[in-house]
Amino acid sequence: MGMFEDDHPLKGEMFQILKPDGTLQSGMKPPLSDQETFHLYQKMVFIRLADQRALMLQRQGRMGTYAPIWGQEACQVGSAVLLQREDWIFPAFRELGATLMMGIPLKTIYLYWMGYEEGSRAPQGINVLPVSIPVGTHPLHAVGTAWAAKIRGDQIVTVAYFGDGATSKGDFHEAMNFAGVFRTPTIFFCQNNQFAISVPRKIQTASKTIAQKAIAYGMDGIQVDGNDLFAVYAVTKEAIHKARSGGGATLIEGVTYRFGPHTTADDPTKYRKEEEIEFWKPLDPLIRLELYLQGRGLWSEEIKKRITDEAQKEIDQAVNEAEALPIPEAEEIFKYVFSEMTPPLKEQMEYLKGTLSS
Ligand SMILES: Cc1ncc(C[n+]2csc(CCOP(=O)(O)OP(=O)(O)O)c2C)c(N)n1
Repeated sequence: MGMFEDDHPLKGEMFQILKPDGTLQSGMKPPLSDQETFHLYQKMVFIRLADQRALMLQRQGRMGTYAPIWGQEACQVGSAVLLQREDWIFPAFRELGATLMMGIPLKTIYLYWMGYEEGSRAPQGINVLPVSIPVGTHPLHAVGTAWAAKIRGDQIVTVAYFGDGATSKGDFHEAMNFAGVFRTPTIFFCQNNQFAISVPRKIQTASKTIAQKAIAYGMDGIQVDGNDLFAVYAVTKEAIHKARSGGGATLIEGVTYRFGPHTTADDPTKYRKEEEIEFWKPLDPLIRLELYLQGRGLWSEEIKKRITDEAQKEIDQAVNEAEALPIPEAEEIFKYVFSEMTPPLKEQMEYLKGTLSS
């Protein structure tokens, strides 16, 4: 039997390879070599530090707002690393990790949150759509792109990243239905980080799991430990293989936790207890990878310090480059909405210019 039958969502089991103590589930093999694992660990450290830096920049008034991914690194690295240049990703707004893995420069990501339109532009040949602030709308775009590719005979895969909250949107269900009927090569990657701002997962949906929603749409669904790099990698690999060989879409539910605030405008102490954070702390995706690598003789505090120092230098450079740009013009807000500005947008732009000059 294949992975999707073995771990059918109605069995109520979460797929896991690497346990929180850094040892493997019995009978399981790591899907990555030591060298590959170390490489991805390094990426995850970089992403965590780049994420923390963004939070600091915002607190210092050097960035408008920011949606931290702290805790969700394994979900994003373990999946995006498997994509090829021709594939496409459709991010929500908490995808620093996945977008960096696809080749978006850190400077560009920072520029987005600093308010520059330039921050929404992927370099030529990097197939990453701009941040989707409207919750849950982009799975439709991922399905449409996948369907177009299927018609053209391009063997690509599209991945939509979204949260548990997005699964309550009509758009999500339309996208799932269409993907099921037309068997599009799409991966719906739901990062179930337990909250949609202050709304906890248990009142987001009455379904036992998010993964099981796939059944209604005639596609495979799987719940995976989203803090386990190996499990995320293995599941996504299978879903990609299936999609490329004409087997259609998959819904992956990565069970994870958002350690930080929803965005820098949020105060999570208003809706969650310290005990809950304490419960999740030992499940941190970086901790178990460090324990695993230590067991393989590849990790020590000194090694971590070395890769941290290297990462901080690279992050410093991205910050310096982003901050070297002149302050953006207010008109930019209106300029890139449509290829030609509509009369109401023109009117709004003139109004804003008038207010700024008065
Ligand atoms: C259509 C729409 N409705 C409401 C909002 C306000 N909003 C921003 S993020 C968010 C919660 C999203 O939760 P989830 O999909 O679980 O993703 P997460 O933020 O946890 O990554 C809401 C309601 C929005 N941006 N778009």
